[in-house]
This record gives sequence, C-alpha cells and structure tokens, in this order.
Amino acid sequence: MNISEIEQIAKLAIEKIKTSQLCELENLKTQYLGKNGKITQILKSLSQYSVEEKKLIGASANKVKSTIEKEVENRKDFLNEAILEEKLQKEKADPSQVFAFPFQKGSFHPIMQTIQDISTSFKTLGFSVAEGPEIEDDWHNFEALNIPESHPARDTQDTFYLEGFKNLLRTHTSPGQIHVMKKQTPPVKVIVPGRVYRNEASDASHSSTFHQVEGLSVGENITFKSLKETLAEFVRNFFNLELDLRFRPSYFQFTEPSSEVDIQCFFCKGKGCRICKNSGWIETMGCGMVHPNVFKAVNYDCEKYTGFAFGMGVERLTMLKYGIDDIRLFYENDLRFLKQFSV
Ligand code: 2U9
Repeated sequence: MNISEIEQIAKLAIEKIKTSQLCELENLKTQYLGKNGKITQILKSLSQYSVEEKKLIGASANKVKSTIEKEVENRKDFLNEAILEEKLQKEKADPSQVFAFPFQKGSFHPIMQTIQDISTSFKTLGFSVAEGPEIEDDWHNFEALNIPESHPARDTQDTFYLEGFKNLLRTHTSPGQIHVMKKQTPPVKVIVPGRVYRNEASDASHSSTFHQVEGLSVGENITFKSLKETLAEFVRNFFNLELDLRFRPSYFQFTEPSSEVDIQCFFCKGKGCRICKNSGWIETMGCGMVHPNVFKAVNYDCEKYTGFAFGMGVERLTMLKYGIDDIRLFYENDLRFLKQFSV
C-alpha cells in the first residue's frame, strides 16, 4: 500500500467515527502515528532508501502524518461540538412546561356548588344575592323577626351565645334580609345564602353548622300566588325536571300564613319509594307571607307593602340531589368524597 492509499483509508476511517465512538479516534491515531503505526514504520524504514528516495518518501510521509493529525483534531472538535449540541437539545426548556402548574386543579366544595346553582336560578328570576355577618345581635337574629324573648328558639340549648350574651352566632340567614330592608326601600328581591349555627348534637342528618339560602320579595301586590310561581320555577331550574309542588300549612314566627313546601319525589315520580318513605313527596323548603311585625321592625309601611319569604337547607338539597345519606361527609374533607364533585 502506498502512502497516498494509506492517507485515503485513514481519512475515510476518521470520517466514519461517530459521537458515541469518540475514544476510537485516539486508537486510529495510534494505528497510523503510534510507535508501531503505519506512517511511523515508513519513516523508520527510510534508511533502506537512496538519498533522493529518502527525501521524497520522507516528505510525503511527514505530510500525511500532519494531515492525519489535523484530520483527527478536526474530527474531535466536530464530534465534541455535536455532543454539546445533542446535550443542549435534550436540556432545552419547553416553555409550555415551565409555567405548567404542578398540582391538580381544585374545585368548589359541593355545598358551594349548590349555593351557586341556587343563586343562578334565582338571579334569572330577578333576585339579587346578599350576604350578612355570621355574628349577629339578639335584635337582628330574633327581635326583628318577631321571635319574642320567651320563644324556645332563643334558648341557650339551641343558640350559641358569645361572651356577655350580647352577640350570638346567627341561627338562620334571616337577619341578612333585615340588614337589606334597613338599607333599602321596596321593591326588594333578594336571596341570602350563608352558614348558620345551631347548638345541637350531630348525627347523619343534623349538624351544629349548616348552610341556608333564604329569599325575600317585598313590594306592592306581592301575593302567595307570586310565591308559588317563584318556587315552582326555582324547582324546575334546580332539579331540571318537571315536578309538582305541594304547599302544606305550617307555622313560623316571621311569616303568616306559613307553609312547608314538598316536591314530587324525583326518584319515583310520586309513586312511593325508599327515598320519599313511600309518600311520593319530599319536604324541601319552608315559606310564607312576611309577618307585619317584621315590616314594623324595619319601618316598612305594612298597609302599602306585602312580601313573601322562603328558606331552604343547602346540605339537605345537596343530599337529595346526589343521594348522599350522611351530612357529616360534607365537613370531613375526605378527598375520596370531594373528588366526586370536581368538574
Ligand atoms: C325575613 C322574613 C321572613 C324565611 C323563611 C323558612 C320559612 C323556612 C327553613 C328551611 C329549612 C330553615 O334551613 S332550614 O332549616 N326555613 O322554613 N324560612 S320562611 O323567612 C323570612 C326571612 C327573612 C325578613
């Protein structure tokens, strides 16, 4: 093999080396330029040639030696750069990943979702939504709502009084409507959702804290008929079903006349089942025409204005809608329960 053939083969071999074979380059270099390398052996054998041949062969062997050295270095630089580029590509930040939130998206608590559903439904009927404080005084929570001092609802057994007995934790959201009426003249059309407190033992269907949505509509010519129409429309919206309503006479201090509202059982459509205890009806709300004493407390002219009011338990409605059998599930924050309500 002559020198120029050796050069060609060496060049090809150098070019074939890939990034994963970087150390092979040193082996190749040794193969040609090392102690026993092909070019070294040519240079070592120069003594057997004539002076003229020595000059010629020596010059071209040295040329090939420096070419191979240069080619090896160039290839080394090229491969190192390619390795770096590969590494950079792998580590390159993906902007769509950098800002990705690493946690699961949260969702509203089922009680909050029901409050939102109820609010949406009443907003379409022209009601606004107001909130009141959870700490109230005796006047807003009882007196203004025609609940006299002798009434059993005021008993410390039922009410959480705060130190000094001046303030208490509201037992219903009705004082919220009292605040609205004190600020606003009729017409008033408002719902007040919120947390309420009752000093009672808890079980599968009772809790010392729960949520209510109460509503109030005051104006001229507000009748029991308007009340029935409003609640029927709400039930249609909330349950997304055509259900009959039944108004049973009842008694509340703040309304007269008063009524309990049953809806046709949405499981059996009134035929009778385990859910409605075979009656075909489910008790869902209370309501009535606002008592004149309530209007007197907020200086509304009870000759000019009439009004209806209603109240519903949010936990109870949520339990009915989703078939939940224990109210305590709402307060335990067990993710296995809550995740079933994530949207
Ligand atoms: C004002 C005047 C009257 C609100 C009303 C009910 C009837 C009622 C219960 C339903 C289930 C409470 O959560 S529950 O236990 N509520 O039956 N609530 S009328 O009447 C008012 C409110 C405010 C100024």
